[in-house]
Amino acid sequence: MKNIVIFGAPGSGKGTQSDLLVAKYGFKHISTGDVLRAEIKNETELGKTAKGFIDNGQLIPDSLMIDILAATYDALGACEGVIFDGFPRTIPQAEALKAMLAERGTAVSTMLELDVPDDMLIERLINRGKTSGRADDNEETIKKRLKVYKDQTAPLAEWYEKEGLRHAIQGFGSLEEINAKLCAVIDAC
Ligand code: B4P
Repeated sequence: MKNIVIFGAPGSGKGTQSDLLVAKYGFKHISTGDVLRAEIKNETELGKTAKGFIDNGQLIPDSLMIDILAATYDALGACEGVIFDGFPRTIPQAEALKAMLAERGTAVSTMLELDVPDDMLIERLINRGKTSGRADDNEETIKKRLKVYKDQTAPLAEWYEKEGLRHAIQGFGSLEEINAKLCAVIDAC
């Protein structure tokens, strides 16, 4: 069974590429952003807490995210592989994922990093905001999210490098070109 972490800044194409990988390999997909947005839509207690953080461009606290991730993973059942999209986003989350998978007799197979320059990220997210209806896809919040990414999430690249799992890929160009590079790494791992 493969456990694939797809990593990158907001708007780097994690969700877009995850969908293509699910279609090709039949893997299951955990998008922590989608999980949180569903909770917000259903107006659950978790959703109410998450909304304040997301609308403000901040990360949801690790203690909460780690429990959500474990519950979501355990609900998946048997499968060929899982794509973790948007998790981990901090070093404590990466350590928790490693421990959680070890407890279940498995491990992260590879980390796929999508590298995209900031100006492209901002343009993509402003464009997505025109149709997504997402309260966090506006220029002010996008800039906050990029700062949060640089401060709290980007250091994880080095963490995965030390684990020998990091594969950095150019995240701009056609969707097919990017996807082909991701598939080459997955097929080799
Ligand atoms: P997420 O839902 O994970 O979303 P994202 O990072 O904004 O976007 P993604 O990288 O998936 O981009 P997409 O494919 O859509 O997070 C939202 C929020 O949830 C976070 O800010 C945080 O508050 C919270 N959260 C989530 N996980 C958390 C965690 N683990 N811990 C704490 N908080 C957490 O692509 C973006 C746009 O670019 C799309 O419009 C797409 O069409 C376009 N695009 C994609 N690839 C392209 C390409 N090659 N060329 C041109 N355009 C492209």
